[in-house]
Amino acid sequence: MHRPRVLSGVQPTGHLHLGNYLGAIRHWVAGQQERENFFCVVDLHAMTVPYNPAELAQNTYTVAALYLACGLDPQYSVIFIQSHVPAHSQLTWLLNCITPLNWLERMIQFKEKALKQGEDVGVGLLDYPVLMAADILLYQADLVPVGEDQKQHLELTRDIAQRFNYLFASPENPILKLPQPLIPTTGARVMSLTDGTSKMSKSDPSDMSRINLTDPPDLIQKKIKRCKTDPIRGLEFDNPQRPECHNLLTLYQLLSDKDKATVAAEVQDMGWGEFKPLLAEVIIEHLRPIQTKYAELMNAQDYLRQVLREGRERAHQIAQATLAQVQKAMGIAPLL
Ligand code: AQP
Repeated sequence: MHRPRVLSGVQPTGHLHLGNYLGAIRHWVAGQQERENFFCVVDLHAMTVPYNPAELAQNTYTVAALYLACGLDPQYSVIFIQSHVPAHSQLTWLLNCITPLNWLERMIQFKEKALKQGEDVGVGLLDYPVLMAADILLYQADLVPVGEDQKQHLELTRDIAQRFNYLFASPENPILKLPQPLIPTTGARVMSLTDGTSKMSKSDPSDMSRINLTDPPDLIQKKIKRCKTDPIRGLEFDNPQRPECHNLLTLYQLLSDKDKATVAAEVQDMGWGEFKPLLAEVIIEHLRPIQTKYAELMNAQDYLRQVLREGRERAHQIAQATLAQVQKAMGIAPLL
């Protein structure tokens, strides 16, 4: 049976939060047995914004441990660190040479993040989508599970692959496979706890804006208690005037595994004072087994290292085969 191949990753720009979990990792876990999976910690991407070198390596292992704690199983999923497979950087250079600059300048994420960095904005940030294209194309992935915010980058990946095939291969024998996005219908955009109109993000300077997967129960209670709400009584989904309300109800619905109509009926007459403790409890209970497993993994680092070593070997094998085809097609002289 052909199992579609998927590739995805998270940047170790900080600790994973409920947005990463509900928008990405939870779906990877749910589909892992039906697919052939490659999940990496994209540490090279994390270097495209200002970062602390002392924290990067530590965050990289933390994210890998959280992948396992959330339920990724090495029996079904290849788990590895992006920078440990040099083909990612090598293919990026080759693809850089065929990617028009204006394709990259159009990217919304670049425009948004560049604004924050002002004059110091690095070439790496502009080149982020080409590195992402290399990540995906190296594995000839069929599907790429991403949040809505990454859809534009995936379209660019397809454009780059198409351009490469047009320039260096033939329509009958393309070298790079065009991937399809796999966008979840639920949890695609979890919003900040301090502003219901911007997404929950690792790099938000305020830790109060997100629930990290490793937050202890008392901190979760504190964050939910202080999170932004509105003065309207009665809680409801889908009111554009109440983005915070919609976001908090969605979190409650997803983490309690109830359907939307049930939650809407349950909360319609509630005030925030009644709802917030319920939400905090659901989050704490959902994260409890993940946190227990995470603590076990951090106490058994040999196992984590072994998973990452084996993942690297498998990833390297496949990535190297694609890289060799691309190098040959682009005229790189073979090793003598
Ligand atoms: N708030 C979110 N809601 C739903 N999905 C989200 N994802 C991230 N934030 C949310 C999804 O998580 C995956 C990994 O994301 P990433 O770390 O590679 O980059 P990101 O999207 O830029 O995530 P952050 O947390 O916002 O990181 P920073 O602050 O460093 O930029 C992706 O599939 C993403 O869609």
